[in-house]
Amino acid sequence: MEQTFIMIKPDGVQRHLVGDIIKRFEAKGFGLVGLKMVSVSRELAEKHYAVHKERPFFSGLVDFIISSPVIAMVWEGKDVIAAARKLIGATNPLAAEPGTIRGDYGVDLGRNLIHGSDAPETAKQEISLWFTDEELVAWEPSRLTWLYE
Ligand code: IDP
Ligand code: MG
Repeated sequence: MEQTFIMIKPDGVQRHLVGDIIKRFEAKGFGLVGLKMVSVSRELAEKHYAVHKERPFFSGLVDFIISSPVIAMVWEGKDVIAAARKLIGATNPLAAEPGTIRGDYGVDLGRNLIHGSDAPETAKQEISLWFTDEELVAWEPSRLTWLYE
C-alpha cells in the first residue's frame, strides 16, 4: 500500500478545520499511520520546501509555516498520493474545485490550508523528514475487506 505525507498548515489548525480535514481522509477509506502536532523549526520548514528555495514566495512561505503549529500525518491506501492531491484540490484555492479542501475553505494562494506529497519519491523523502520509524504505526485495519475487492 502506498503512503503519503499530509500536513495541515497553520491556517487549517487556527481555523479549527483539523477534524473536518481528517474526516475527509478517513471517510474516503485511507488509513492513518502517523499523526503529531508540530511547532515547526525554521530548519525543518526550509528542508520541507527546499525545492522552492529560489522562488520569490519562499521566505514568506517558511515564515508562515513556522508561525503557528501544524498537524503532520502519514496516510496509507491505494494510490493515496494522487488521491490525496484530488481531495486537497488545486494549489490556488480560488481555482480549486468546490468539494475539495482548498476549494471549500480557501481564497488565497498563501493560505491554502494543507500540503500533500506530489509523487512517490517526494512522499518517501517527506515521511522520513517529518517522522521517525517508531512514530509510524503498522496496524491491521479491519476496513480493508469492505474497501478493496
Ligand atoms: P502544492 O502545495 O499544491 O504542491 P507548490 O507549487 O508545491 O503547491 O507550492 C508549495 C506551496 O507554496 C503552496 O501550497 C503555497 O502555499 C505556496 N505557494 C506556491 N506558489 C505561491 C505563490 O505564487 N505565492 C505564494 N505562495 C505560493
Ligand atoms: Mg508541492
